[in-house]
Formats: sequence, C-alpha cells, structure tokens
Amino acid sequence: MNLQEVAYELYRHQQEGRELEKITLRHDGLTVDQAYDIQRFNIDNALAAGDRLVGWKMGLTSKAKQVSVGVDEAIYGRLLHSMELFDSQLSLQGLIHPRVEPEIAFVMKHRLAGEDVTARDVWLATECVMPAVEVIDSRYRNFSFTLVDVVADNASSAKFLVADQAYSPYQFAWDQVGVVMKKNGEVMQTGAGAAVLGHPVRSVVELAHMLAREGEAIEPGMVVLTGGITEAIHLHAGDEVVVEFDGMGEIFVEVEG
Ligand code: 0L1
Ligand code: MG
Repeated sequence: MNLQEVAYELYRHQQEGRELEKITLRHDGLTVDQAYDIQRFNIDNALAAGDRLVGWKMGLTSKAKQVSVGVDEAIYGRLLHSMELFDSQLSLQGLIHPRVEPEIAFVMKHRLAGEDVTARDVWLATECVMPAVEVIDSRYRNFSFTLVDVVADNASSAKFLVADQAYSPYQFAWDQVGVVMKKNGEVMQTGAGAAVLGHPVRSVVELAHMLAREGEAIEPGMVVLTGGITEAIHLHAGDEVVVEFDGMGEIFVEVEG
C-alpha cells in the first residue's frame, strides 16, 4: 500500500467536497500512526498550495463521542487559515454534510511541548480563552468511519469560528461554563465544559502529549479547539444557529441558502 496515494485520494475529496467510502474498507491494515501520516501529508499538500497552519483541534473528547465511534481515546487534527470563518456567514460550498458544535478555544502565548506538560504549564502558556464553534464535515459517506479513517481525514475538521471577545484564562471555571445551542429558535443541545475530558484544560494537556510523540508542539499564537461540549447538530441552507456561552455572549452561524 502506498500511503501517499491513499492520502492524495482523500485530499481530492477534501478539496472538492465529495464523499467517499471509508478508506479502511480497501486498506484494512492501516494503523493509527499511518493515519496520522496521511493527515500530515495532506496538510503538507495544503501548505504547499499556500495555506497556513494556525492551530490544532481535539476530537472525540467526550464519552458520548468515544462510545459512538467505539474508541476510548481522543484524537487531534490540524487547523488551517482557510478553515477559519471571520463572520457568521457559512457557505455550504465545498461541504458535504456539515454539523456544528460548541467549543472552548485556548490561544497560546508560549510554546507547549513535551510528554510531561501539566495543566499548570498550560495555564502559564495560555494568552486567552475564547468561545468558539467548530463545523465538522466527515468526508466519509454517512459520517461512517473507524478511528483510523477519521484520523486520516484530519479529525473531520472543516471550518471554525472564534468569538470576538477573549477572556482571561482565570476569569471562569471552564469546566462549569454552560452552553445552549439553538437552531432556528429551538433549543437543540445543552452542555457544560466538563464534557471535554472533565475540563477543557485536560484536552490541551493531552494534545501536547500526543504531539510530543510526533516531535510536534503547540506554537505561540496558535489556537486549540478543545473539543465539542455537546453533540454536533446538522446544518442546512437557511439555518440560523445561536450558541449561548454562560456569561460570555453568543456566537451566530447563518447558513447561506
Ligand atoms: O471534533 C470532533 O470531535 C469530531 C471528531 C470526529 C468525529 C466526528 O466527525 O463526529
Ligand atoms: Mg470539535
């Protein structure tokens, strides 16, 4: 099996917003380490085409998501400049079956690296914490995948939007922050920061450890999406989503129809 070829097939589907069957159906010997290699090949393709790495996302950080995929570990993906939304308008162009989920984002001021990084190291390295939403969009038919498939597909990352307002890391107990997500005026999901590995800071710790094993790091200025606080909800043309973060205002997503 040629990993570069497997990666390039997936890359074309990511670029063109076309779904495919999970790659493990045809390549059943693929390992999680090889899946991360595929993820990195495709990010390198995007960087070579002029994009920029702006951060990391953690995925499968809630018990509910881990159970639904049948795993007991979190995963990470890479965030590119081209994925970031700078206003509430979401175009469906290039997306297959997008879903949105509320997240808490950490923005770093110092480099974080090493398998011995602790929560205290994360607080000392963090510039600010911001409400955020992630739009995930698995390239696999019916969002049907194994751990290997989803890692190769950059942890289903598609778009993300960070709130205008930043907060001191010490201003809130981030595990207790409540979130309400409404679609077209109806409450669809509620949750609290503790859904993310017990506390979102643990997600950043876990990311630093996983990256250290690959010789990578969280660099100053990077954003880290720590993981979905609730289940993700489907988005369709014309939908209006409001995500309320307790004491921190709202993030709007308007799906262009
Ligand atoms: O951000 C996430 O937790 C998504 C990870 C991949 C699982 C999915 O696509 O639902
Ligand atoms: Mg997410």
